[in-house]
Amino acid sequence: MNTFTTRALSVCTGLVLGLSISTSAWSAKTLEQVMKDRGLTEKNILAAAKTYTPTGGRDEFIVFSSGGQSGQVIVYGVPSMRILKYIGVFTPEPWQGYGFDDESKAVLAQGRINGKDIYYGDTHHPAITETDGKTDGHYLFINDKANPRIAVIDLHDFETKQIVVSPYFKNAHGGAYVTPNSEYVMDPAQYAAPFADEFVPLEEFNEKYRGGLTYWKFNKEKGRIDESQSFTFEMPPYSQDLADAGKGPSYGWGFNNSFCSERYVGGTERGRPPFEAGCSSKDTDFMHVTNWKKAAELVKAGKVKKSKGHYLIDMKQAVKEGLLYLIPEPKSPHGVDVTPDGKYITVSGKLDSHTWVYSWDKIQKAIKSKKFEGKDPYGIPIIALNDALHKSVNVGLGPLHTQYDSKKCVAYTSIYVDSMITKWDYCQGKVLDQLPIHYNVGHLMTMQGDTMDPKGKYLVALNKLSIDRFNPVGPLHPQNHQLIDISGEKMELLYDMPLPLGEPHYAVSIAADKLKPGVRYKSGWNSRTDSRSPYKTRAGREKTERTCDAKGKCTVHVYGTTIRSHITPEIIEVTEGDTVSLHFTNLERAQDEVHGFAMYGQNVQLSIEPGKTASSTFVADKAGVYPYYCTEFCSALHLEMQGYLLVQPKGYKAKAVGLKAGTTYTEADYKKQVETNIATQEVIDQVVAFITSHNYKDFPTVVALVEDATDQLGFAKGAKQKSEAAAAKKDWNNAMLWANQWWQYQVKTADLGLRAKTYLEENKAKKIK
Ligand code: CUK
Ligand code: CUA
Repeated sequence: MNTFTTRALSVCTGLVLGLSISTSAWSAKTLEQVMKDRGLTEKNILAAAKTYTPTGGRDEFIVFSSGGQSGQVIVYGVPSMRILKYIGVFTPEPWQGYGFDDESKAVLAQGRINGKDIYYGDTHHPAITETDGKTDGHYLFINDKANPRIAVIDLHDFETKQIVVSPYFKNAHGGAYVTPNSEYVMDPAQYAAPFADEFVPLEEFNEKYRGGLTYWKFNKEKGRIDESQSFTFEMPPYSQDLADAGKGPSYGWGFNNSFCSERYVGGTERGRPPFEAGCSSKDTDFMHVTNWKKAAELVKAGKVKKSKGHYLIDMKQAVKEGLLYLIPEPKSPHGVDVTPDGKYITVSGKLDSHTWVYSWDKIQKAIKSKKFEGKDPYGIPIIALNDALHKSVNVGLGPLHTQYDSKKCVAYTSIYVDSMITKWDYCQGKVLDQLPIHYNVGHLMTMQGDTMDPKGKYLVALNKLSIDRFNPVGPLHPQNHQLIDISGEKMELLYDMPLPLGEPHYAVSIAADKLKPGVRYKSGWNSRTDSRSPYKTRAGREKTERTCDAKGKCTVHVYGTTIRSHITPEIIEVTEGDTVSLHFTNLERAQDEVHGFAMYGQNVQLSIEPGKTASSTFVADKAGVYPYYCTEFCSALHLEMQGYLLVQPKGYKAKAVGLKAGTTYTEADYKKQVETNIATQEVIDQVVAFITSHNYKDFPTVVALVEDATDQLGFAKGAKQKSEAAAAKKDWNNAMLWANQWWQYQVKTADLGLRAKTYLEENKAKKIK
């Protein structure tokens, strides 16, 4: 065996060998023995079999969960409950370079409030875009409750592309809910406040504080919210809560509930009873019914006035045009959920034990015949409860949210106080089954269960407390998402998943095969604007440009590249006080070959996925030496993927000595390296012969590996030529170093080739010649 194969084998097989030794004792045990040792029941084993996903296996559904106070989105698979990704949304996230590269900083900057950077979000409700009421998997929205914002995430690369800020609200809980063709994203306010950015005393609450509901216009072609075409309904200062869009027969309408329609303003400091007493004293609150389709027509016809750059429909206009109605709701309502057929709307009262089912048919009749029981203090017509209610069902104490099954009329409601899930029939109004939950469930989610195309099968309970469910990790406990099998008559609890990141309020799911994310960007891509970066750099065209203005302020632009295993440039020289703008393009085309870029003391951390161009701008305000390196273990010589930023003092003059390495090489060293390279080439040739004699083109994974290997081999050729040129000049030092670089590329080629060969063997590729 020559040097190369020995080394390559030690790299490639070390992991596999280690694993097989340590697991041999385990695998000799029988299933019964394992069950006995671990105290597992047959029911446990069945649950495990329903959720366990063998190595390399995929999930049937993908879940997007809110990340709560982390301001992020959590992505995981069902039924395995394996976490796949955290997506940085309102909060900087260094692994993704989010909030560290200039491109994503520009996205976060869109979310500034009154010019102030806001570094976190309280994310509550994610929503996937829909076409004809069915999840289409193109984009994801999520709201920030604390700072009234909505973010747009592109599901082609799972990156946040846009953040919009409400021009009116000071808080917004009930977003994001989409209309059936993602025409609009619903986003109701929560705590009433003046629409103006000024001080208004609480004594003027009834007159000057307002609630509201924004319909953000989504441009599907551009994949961005169009603020200029979005409109907001001014609403009374009730605390507007969650929302849902009508569908089928109720298409064109939206529903959102509210609490604290008492309009209580608190003030224990002034000797008054607290908010919790004053905001829950009435027996009912109001569901708000809005006609967004007609509102959109009025906007289009130029009949709605703009204020602060947005269309604002005041209450007077809404009432006059028949755009806004109220219906009594159970005490302190929470959650409003339209059934998949669009015929009913369910609302639960947190302080009631009933979920109320409203009939869209009845509501529509009342509106058409103008049959109202009165008006609220702001002149909004109120539809009598009896003229809207279909059923009221006793589901348990503290019902919150409802989701739907693929089976007709079947709904599931989360029961907060009683800590359970109630399965019930909303057509007949009867309870079918109940399952205890650990503990205090908030939202719940069935597969695509808030769309016109629910898939049934699984339900996830998003619990508020986990108390004793996991190994203790201090006073701050993880959250607990519990997976439940809903395919049979009776619900079966399958799995507990701890979520150690914020309080995830709501989650949405999608059949995994509807998602088609890419694995690489077009070369030189600004992923945040989805366009070619002006800083795109090709291999061999790397350069550094320094320009100074009239006042002597200088900016250094570095147009660099990354590829296994070097960063170009490897030395960057600037002068103290220069603004440094680094731009790196990842030249890789291979799947998962991401390079990172981190630098000492400058808050620089980039994640450069294949094809991406990422930038970082900072002021080199202190003379010194700043090493930088790649933060992704991208190849065997990853640690050598390094460089230096030299910040020279003003007026620095280099002393005329060249760069000296610690080691020098002879002709013998060069010849020895060339011998190794020739032997390595033989191995590569054998691997290539194996691959090309099989039907490798039938395997896209192998085609990609071969493509990458071909690239690497091309680089090897370039290095070989440089090595030979140096040898011709008897420059043994450079001849040897370039021969070594030639070998580095060969190793990468061989590594890829071996991966391709193993893949073909494991997948039983056919011999073709
Ligand atoms: S809310 Cu948290 S449990 Cu923000 Cu949707 Cu109901
Ligand atoms: Cu690139 Cu490590």
